[in-house]
Amino acid sequence: MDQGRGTSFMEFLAREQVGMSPGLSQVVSSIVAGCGLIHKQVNLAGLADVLGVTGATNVQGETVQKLDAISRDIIVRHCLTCDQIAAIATEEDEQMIPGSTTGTYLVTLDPLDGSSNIDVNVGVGTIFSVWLRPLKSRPVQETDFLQAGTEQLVAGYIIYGSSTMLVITLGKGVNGFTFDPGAGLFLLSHPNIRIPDKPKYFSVNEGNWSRWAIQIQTLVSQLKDRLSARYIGSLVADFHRNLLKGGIFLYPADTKSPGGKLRYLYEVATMSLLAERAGGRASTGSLPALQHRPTALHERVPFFVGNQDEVEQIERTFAS
Ligand code: AHM
Ligand code: MG
Repeated sequence: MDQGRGTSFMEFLAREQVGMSPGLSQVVSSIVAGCGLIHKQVNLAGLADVLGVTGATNVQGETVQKLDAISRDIIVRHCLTCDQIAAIATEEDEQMIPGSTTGTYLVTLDPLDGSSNIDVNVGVGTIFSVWLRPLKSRPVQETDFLQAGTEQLVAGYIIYGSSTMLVITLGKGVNGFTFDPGAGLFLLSHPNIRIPDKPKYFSVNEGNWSRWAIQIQTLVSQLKDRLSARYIGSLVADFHRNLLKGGIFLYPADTKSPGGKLRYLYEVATMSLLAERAGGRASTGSLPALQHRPTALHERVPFFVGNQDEVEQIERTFAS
């Protein structure tokens, strides 16, 4: 059975997700359309860099911005045209950005994840989640965003890699759509993604070794005995590989980042929902990651995600 391979994402959204409210579909469409434009910019990144160093203006006389700022502007602009979105919070903005006063949904975004890889042609991505606005009787407040990961309505990412792909969960299952640049469409290429039972890789920045607690050092030593190492340094790319091939990604706390490095609302919550819906597990070490409730917009947490057995092993280590 081809499981609908080749179906465009918009068709999929309309046909398969009949239980979704039309407003929520509009929100998702706006985000995905914005990512189509970011895809174009990422593909031009080398050129933008050349133009940037020649005088920091492009052929139109506009200032050449860094790609992460360009991506942020594109996606925020797109979201603001959708009257279903009440407010947006992004990794790039200190405060939330108010949207439509009548909007029903909140959006959290990492517009371009993997900053250190932007200029060197290595996979980067956009990470997003959609949440329900808790109260419509008053203007949105930042505290409205402080929800546990279990409350997410939609979670997904776009990876701008050797091809561009959308990986998304809309309520059940995880599906992957590959971008066809000729048609300008995301087409279903990876229906019902399940993380393979057997892990292949462990992914962690071992440059942080001397800053880890002994228990993390011991854990990573044990992983080295059993699994192959793969680490890119873009969460989207590291997560995507492990989702398709099986593995465990770790970003533990260290003495430089005592609360962990990755941000709960823009990175951890999204990947946790995708992992769990694909049969994997996600944890902060002390709590299943989806149960964590952040106390600040830009809160960071330690993060462990991947095959269920591997993450459970880590949770046992923390509990002992
Ligand atoms: P960014 O959102 O500013 O790009 O930072 C987050 C990135 C993640 O994509 C990645 O997992 C991590 O930082 C890599 O960190 P490090 O360079 O410390 O290994
Ligand atoms: Mg990021």
